[in-house]
Amino acid sequence: MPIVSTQHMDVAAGSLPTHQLLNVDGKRIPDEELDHHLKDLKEADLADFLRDMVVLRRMDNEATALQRQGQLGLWAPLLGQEAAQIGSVRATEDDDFIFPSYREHGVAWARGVQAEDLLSVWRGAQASGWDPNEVNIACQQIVIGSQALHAAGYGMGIKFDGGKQVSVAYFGDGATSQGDVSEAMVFAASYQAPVLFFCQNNQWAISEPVTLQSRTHIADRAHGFGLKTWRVDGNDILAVYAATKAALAHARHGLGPTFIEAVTYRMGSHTTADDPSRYRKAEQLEEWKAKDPIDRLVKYLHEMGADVQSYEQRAQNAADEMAAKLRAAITSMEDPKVEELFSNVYAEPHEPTQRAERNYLNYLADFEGGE
Ligand SMILES: Cc1ncc(C[n+]2csc(CCOP(=O)(O)OP(=O)(O)O)c2C)c(N)n1
Repeated sequence: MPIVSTQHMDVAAGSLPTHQLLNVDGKRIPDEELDHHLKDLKEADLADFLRDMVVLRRMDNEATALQRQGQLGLWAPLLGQEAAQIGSVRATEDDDFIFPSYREHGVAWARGVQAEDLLSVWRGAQASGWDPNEVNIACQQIVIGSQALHAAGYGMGIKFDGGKQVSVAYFGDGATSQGDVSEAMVFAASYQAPVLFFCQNNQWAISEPVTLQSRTHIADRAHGFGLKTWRVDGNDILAVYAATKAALAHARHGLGPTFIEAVTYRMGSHTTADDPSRYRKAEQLEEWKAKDPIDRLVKYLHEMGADVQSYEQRAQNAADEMAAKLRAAITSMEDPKVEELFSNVYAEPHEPTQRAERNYLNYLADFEGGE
């Protein structure tokens, strides 16, 4: 008898619906509430979504390979989460400010962060790959859920200033069990701040399944904080885009914070230091491969009668170009000086840090003169 339950309680009655605008066969499903948020999307935009997702998947593959070749210290793959990331970030305005976690490479890239700047952090060559104020996206957060507090504070600032921007926090299903995320939702709701909490429920928090993490759908948790909430198929780029548009419009109309649960799947490992075959069954991965977000958009473009081959070719070319530039940049990147590890900790001289630096340099010197 297990000591904890991994079964969702019966949340069917009264629970939020899961919006799906494109089914797994790429067929369009009408959605009374969300359809009008797609009215400005043209075929060219869908082709851009396809290109973005293909480039992103390639970046993710390259990064995983570079880590295996010793060029990166670590990487957190996003394989399978392309629609959740591209669909949401492409719905934001440039001056909305985003607070991402360590897996939102697609969100950062779509904001204009260069792939090599992103990866340089995972190589340990830079502490921060970009200036957040230039691209309106903070650096990737590793401390689970803490960026939700930053987003809530930023959203409160927008409200006090009378601005029209929205502050957006990205995090995973596991993060919703962190106190920080609950506190952020309480503050955002109390102040009716323009904050979008965007949760990618990729089913796993390292080796812990979401069904252990939460006895209800994640979206139902957020709803309980008084946030306008949507639960969407996170592998359906149209549903993600439309729900994000709806959430941002809600905030811009002064109606307060929102929450989106994008139901997706982490097809790769948690990080390159993880082996998911130790804790999950191969059949589950197969089941989700059939829901692949890129395949689904391609099927829809076929349904529309679009010239899919030319769009795929264009996407492939963009991916090849990005990959060649990325690989050249990373493999020729200089390692930072060891001293920089310490010099960037405090703005002012700081004796304990200086002592740590001296000790560490002495320790390394032992190796140079060693046997
Ligand atoms: C405050 C804190 N506790 C624990 C960890 C270790 N940790 C790293 S990733 C992770 C799981 C996060 O899962 P989830 O929020 O679902 O995001 P995902 O990795 O699936 O994108 C944990 C517990 C951490 N980084 N920060």
